[in-house]
Amino acid sequence: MKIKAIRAREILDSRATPTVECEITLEDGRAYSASVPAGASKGQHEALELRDGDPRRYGGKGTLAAVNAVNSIIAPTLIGHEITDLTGIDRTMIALDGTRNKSNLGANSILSVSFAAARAASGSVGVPLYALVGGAYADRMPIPMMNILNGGAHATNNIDIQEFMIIPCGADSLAEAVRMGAEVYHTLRSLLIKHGYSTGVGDEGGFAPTLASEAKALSIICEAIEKAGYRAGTDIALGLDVAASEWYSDGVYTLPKRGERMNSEQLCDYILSLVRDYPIISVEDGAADVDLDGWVTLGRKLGDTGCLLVGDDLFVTDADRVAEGALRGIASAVLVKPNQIGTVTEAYAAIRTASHFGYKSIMSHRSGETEDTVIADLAVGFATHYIKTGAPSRSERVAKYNRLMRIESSLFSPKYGF
Ligand code: 2PG
Ligand code: MG
Repeated sequence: MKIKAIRAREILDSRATPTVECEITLEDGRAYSASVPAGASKGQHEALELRDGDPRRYGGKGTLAAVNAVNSIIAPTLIGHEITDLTGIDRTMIALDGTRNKSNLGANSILSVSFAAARAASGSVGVPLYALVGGAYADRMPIPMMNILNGGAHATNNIDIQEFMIIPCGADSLAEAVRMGAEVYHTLRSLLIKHGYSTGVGDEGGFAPTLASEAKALSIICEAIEKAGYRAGTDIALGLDVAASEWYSDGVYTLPKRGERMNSEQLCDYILSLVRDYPIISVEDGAADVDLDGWVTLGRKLGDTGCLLVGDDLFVTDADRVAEGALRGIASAVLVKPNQIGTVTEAYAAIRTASHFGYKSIMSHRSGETEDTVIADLAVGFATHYIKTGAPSRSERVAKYNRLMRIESSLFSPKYGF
């Protein structure tokens, strides 16, 4: 089946910021669309997100140039292309852009087409997207990392660490994990009300209270887990996204809200103290993307805790960077955000490289999301170990959990976790 038309448009993401949606029409007249997310805390080496910069529209964040790149450059090249040749479609766009960081056409333009093409290909052969990418017997459900307390660049509270996640590792199924997460979310809400804290939420749907410390955030989450009837650490473990790149400049980490300054040794000690005191099994971006020595220190100090050390800004979903990091023994898991690199094919390459080196992979949303659920299918199809897609609240996050539950319920013999 060949591509008949490709048309992009500007739509909104969950932060009232424009993004790109692409619709691909096939020869049989059927149309498939997909849209792309956007980050707030970004790695320096992420592929470029094309924004108009026109202050008269959306404060300069318009995406008309990206839409135009799809409609007038990518579309004419790809019309007539066989839709199931997904790597060929991605390769054509990579060549058309011609830059290392997709600064010519924009990773937002390119990814909207890459996502829509994947969805159209699955529609054209009549199989769900997860099965198209993962094969007819794909049956592995990822473990969710649910961000139920937001700080850092995703909230206006006083908490510097960006994400506090619950990880229902003791669940028997994805649906049970979602239920456990939702129950803890509700219990946390009641506890916050009881103690007089705000229940307003941050960008990823987690609560964003002003609290005495980050340790307090972790202890109230543990209290919520226990009060909901689960064992913290056994049924439900914790994860952090420190997002330390946001704090780093000239060799120093300055925690912007607390105003405290630390060197990487001190930051690692601080993280280690949290890992020792609470059942944390995953720490993302515990050092800045440019502080490779900090990453080595982190590995040395946290190595024997068994904690996953997840590279997000560090690897930016780039297979080459994953390989370089792995050869230096940095980190132990890779966050996979397709829009950091710009195509599904390249995101898959990062996952393959991660698994080659024995690293775990975590499919991830961005803090600015749409109702699109492609990443849920990709997590199952590519068999990533985990998926990080926010709180079990707010429709742009819940859409992914609901899609995962639908996938799970349609499988013959779903497996949860690894
Ligand atoms: C992160 C993400 C997603 P953002 O840092 O991992 O949770 O945030 O999309 O703002 O980069
Ligand atoms: Mg991150």
